[in-house]
Amino acid sequence: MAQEKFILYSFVGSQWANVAHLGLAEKGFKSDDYEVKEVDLVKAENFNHEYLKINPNGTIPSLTSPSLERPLIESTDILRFLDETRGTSLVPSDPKAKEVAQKIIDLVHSNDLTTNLILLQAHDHEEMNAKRSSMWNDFVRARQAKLEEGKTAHPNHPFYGPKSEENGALYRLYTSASEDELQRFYETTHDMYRKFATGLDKLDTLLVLPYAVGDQVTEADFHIVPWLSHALWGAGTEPSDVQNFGTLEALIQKTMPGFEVKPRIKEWWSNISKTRAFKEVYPQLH
Ligand SMILES: N[C@@H](CCC(=O)N[C@@H](CS)C(=O)NCC(=O)O)C(=O)O
Repeated sequence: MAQEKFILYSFVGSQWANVAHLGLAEKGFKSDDYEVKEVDLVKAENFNHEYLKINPNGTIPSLTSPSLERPLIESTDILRFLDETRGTSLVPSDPKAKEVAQKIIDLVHSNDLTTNLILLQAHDHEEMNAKRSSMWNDFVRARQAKLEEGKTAHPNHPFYGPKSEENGALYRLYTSASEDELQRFYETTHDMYRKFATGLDKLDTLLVLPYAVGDQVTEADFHIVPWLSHALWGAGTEPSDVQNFGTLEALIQKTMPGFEVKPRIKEWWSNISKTRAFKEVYPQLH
C-alpha cells in the first residue's frame, strides 16, 4: 500500500541514522516498504529551512509516516516505531533488563561519549593541523556558511542564531584561533577524553552478554553498534578492520596512558558483529 510508506531522513555518515537502518535490517523490511531521503550532513543540508520544519533540532534521523501525527525526530523513537510494526520486540519484557537497556542507551547518547570529540577535536597542534587538512575542515566551514545564510534569510527563526554561535566557536578554532585559544581547546579535549574513557568503562560494567542485556538482541545493542563503529572509524581504524580496537585505544592513550577498552566490550562487539543485521549495515566501519 503505497500511501502507507514511511520516509526515513538519513545520511550514510550519521551514526544515529544507522540505529534505524539496523532496525530495518533486523525486522526484515524490504527497500520498497519505505523511502529513504538523504540529508547530506557534509553539505549541512540538515540546516535547510525546509528540513527544520520536519526536525526543529536539525538532526538526522527523522521519520515521517501517514500513520503518525508528527515526525519522529529521535533515533530511540524511530527504532521503537519500526519495532512495533512486526516480529519479536526489541524492547526487553523483563523490567530489570529494560532498565539496563535504557541506561545503556542513555549512556551512549550522553555528552560524555559524544563521537564529535573524536571527529572534530584535537589533543595538540599535530592533530589540529591534520583536522584542518581533512574533510572535517570542509564540514565545519559548510555548516557555518549554511547557518549564517539561514540567519540572514530567517532572522527570527529560533534555530539559526544559537546554532551559528555554537558552531562558530568551533569554526574559529579551525580558522583563526590564537595560540592561547588553541591551548585551552586542547585542555578541554583532554578533559573530554577522560570522561570518554570513564564512559567506556561504565558501559563495560553495564553489559550483560552475550548481547547488551542478555541472550536476546535488543534495542540497546542497536544503539551501541553505530556509536562504537563511528568511534572506531573516526579514530582512524581501517574500515574493514572491524575488530581492531588498537587505533581508538592509542587515541585515548594520549590522555590516559595505558588505557584499554575492557574485555567485555570487545566480547560483546565480537558477538554482535556476527548477527545478520550488523553484517548488513556494517560490512565496514563507518
Ligand atoms: N538525539 C538524537 C541525536 C541525533 C544527532 O545528533 N544526529 C547527528 C548525526 S548522527 C546530527 O544530525 N548532527 C547534526 C548536528 O548536530 O548539527 C537522536 O538520537 O536521534
